[in-house]
Amino acid sequence: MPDIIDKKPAQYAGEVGRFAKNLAHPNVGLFNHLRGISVVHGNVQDLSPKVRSYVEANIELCQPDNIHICDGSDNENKQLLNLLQQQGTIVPLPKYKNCWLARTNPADTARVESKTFICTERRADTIPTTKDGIKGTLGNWMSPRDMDAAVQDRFNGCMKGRTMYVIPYSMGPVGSPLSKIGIELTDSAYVVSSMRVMTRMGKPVLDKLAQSDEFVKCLHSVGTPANGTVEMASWPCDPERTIILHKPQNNEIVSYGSGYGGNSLLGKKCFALRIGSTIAKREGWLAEHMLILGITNPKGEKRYIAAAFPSACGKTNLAMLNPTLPGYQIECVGDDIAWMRFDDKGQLRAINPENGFFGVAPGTSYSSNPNAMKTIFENTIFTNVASTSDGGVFWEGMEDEVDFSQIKITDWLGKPWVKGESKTPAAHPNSRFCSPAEQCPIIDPAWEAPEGVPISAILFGGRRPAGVPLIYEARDWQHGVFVGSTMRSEATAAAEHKGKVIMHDPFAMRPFFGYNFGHYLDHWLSMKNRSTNLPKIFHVNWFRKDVDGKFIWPGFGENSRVLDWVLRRIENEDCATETAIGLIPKDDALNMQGLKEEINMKELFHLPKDFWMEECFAIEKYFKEQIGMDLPQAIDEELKGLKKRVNNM
Ligand code: GTP
Ligand code: SPV
Ligand code: MN
Repeated sequence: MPDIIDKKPAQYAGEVGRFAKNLAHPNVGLFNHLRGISVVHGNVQDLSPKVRSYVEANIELCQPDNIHICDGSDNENKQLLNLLQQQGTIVPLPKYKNCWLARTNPADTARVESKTFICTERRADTIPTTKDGIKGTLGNWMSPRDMDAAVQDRFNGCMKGRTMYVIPYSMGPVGSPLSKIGIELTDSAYVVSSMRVMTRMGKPVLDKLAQSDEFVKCLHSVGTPANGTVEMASWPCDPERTIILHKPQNNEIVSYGSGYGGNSLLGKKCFALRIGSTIAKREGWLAEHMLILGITNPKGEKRYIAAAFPSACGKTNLAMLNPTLPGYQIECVGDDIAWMRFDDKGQLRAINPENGFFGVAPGTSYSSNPNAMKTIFENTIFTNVASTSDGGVFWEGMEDEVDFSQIKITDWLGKPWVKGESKTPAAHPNSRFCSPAEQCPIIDPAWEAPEGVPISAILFGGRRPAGVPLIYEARDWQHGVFVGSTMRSEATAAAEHKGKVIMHDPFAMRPFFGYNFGHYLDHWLSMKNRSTNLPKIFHVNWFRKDVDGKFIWPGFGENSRVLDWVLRRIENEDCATETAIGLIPKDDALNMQGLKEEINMKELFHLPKDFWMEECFAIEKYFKEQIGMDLPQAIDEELKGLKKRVNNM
């Protein structure tokens, strides 16, 4: 295997010539930077002028030793995996085909919401204006000047001794009218290999750029701590100075200090949601933290449903659901992000802009999510899961799949782990698999359809241990937007929050809004005028607990019973009854055929008046404090209506 760094040393002079020749205004300093640089992979002349000047400017800033222009080929990927193995970043998992395990620095295991900023001239464009003394929780704002200073402070020379990879990628199928292109510059080969799974990456995208030249600028570095210390050579990062910046005005993302998931795979949360939502606002569509699934009923009628649940609250599981209800079939379009717009007939259509799954590993098993298990044991990069002595992986939930008398477990930190004895989890709670979507056995035939799939219903949901029923339906679009705005959920390990506090997470987008949430609500409300055929909106909760702290509802495949009711409601079947909070299934309307467990349906749908009074109070306080003047009047009216109905309960 040739060392990738030395792949094309002979070409260096010529490549530099090409870089230098193309400078908009020849700059001696810049030329000097470029003189020391080898283009070790790819050809500079494949870059469009706009891409080239973006690359050149960041070469000057970051001062990498080498440039690697990614083509997305198998060969390139093999070389990168080899390099990552040499660096100790990944180890092979010989039990499976082309699978790898990465162990991160323990200080770099999840998204960092508190260090994520949207940069606009006016603060009010990014976050609602809160009263003095109230800390806003709907995103963080920074001025473009402070952003520039933060970038200079961290990126100057940050890639010295490293290779800068140029990743051309498409969110959405290359060429779909709903797709968008990004260029990510990164010094992490792990990011390149992961982006190759999560997006359409490489040569076809560069070719596309030659025609349109529009792309989202994404700059990423794992960073180098200011004092020069590197705690873990196999996973360099700079947790102290980690920062994730977005400048919607010029479609620009800058991320420093973390190699993990949503912090570093910039097509995902940074582009597809934060920058994506600002583009969507301008262009009149929706960029949402939603799965997309296709469901066919026993009569052979197929519908598509999108659903927004906060991180680690069940999107991947619902998207790949294995229905227990006979005669139903579910197919997966996407498990995390939906880009949706109304077509000229008023039909809402969605694409999944991603190409892979970056899914939560713990809890995934043949009993909970067999389709995920059939997806993830080929061409997968696992991060922070435990490993087994026979070259496989392990995590909490896989106990039935491992013979502990024969197999030894090594935890995510590389330490021996013994079931029943070890006090810490084997896998990090936010450990993940990164697998190609096309490997999913139930991937939908239309998952790459350029026009998107038609959406008939939207579900909102979260982890609500008390008070919130299994499902309720919003009375109309405006009420549905209100329901999305009132979403709350227990915190999970997907971000840095501690404990299981119930947090407000409107639309499951709290960490991902690219602009003022009040304006986002206006935008959602305005969709009402785009169609006479609006999707129905529902709220679901798989996570209600009984007095003993046990889940009342079995969840997973049994959730097909809830989807069956949703489908019948789409057809306007008379199977719903009004309550103060919305419509719930009539007695016996939920199909419980063949369900083995005894379910306490009364408890599952009980609406305690005191709970809902408290809930109204919490929502009112949240709206007042967090959205203030930016709260649309229609949403305020919905809250007043809910309060009145709850009062009369
Ligand atoms: P992100 O990738 O972070 O956006 O998460 P996600 O929304 O895709 O969540 P995912 O489907 O990975 O589920 C997260 C956790 O919730 C896993 O541990 C699942 O086992 C658990 N879970 C998912 N669906 C259900 C359900 O219906 N009932 C219960 N009790 N747990 C569930
Ligand atoms: C989430 O947290 O919602 C994820 C994982 O999907 S990450 O890509 O890390 O944001
Ligand atoms: Mn997610």
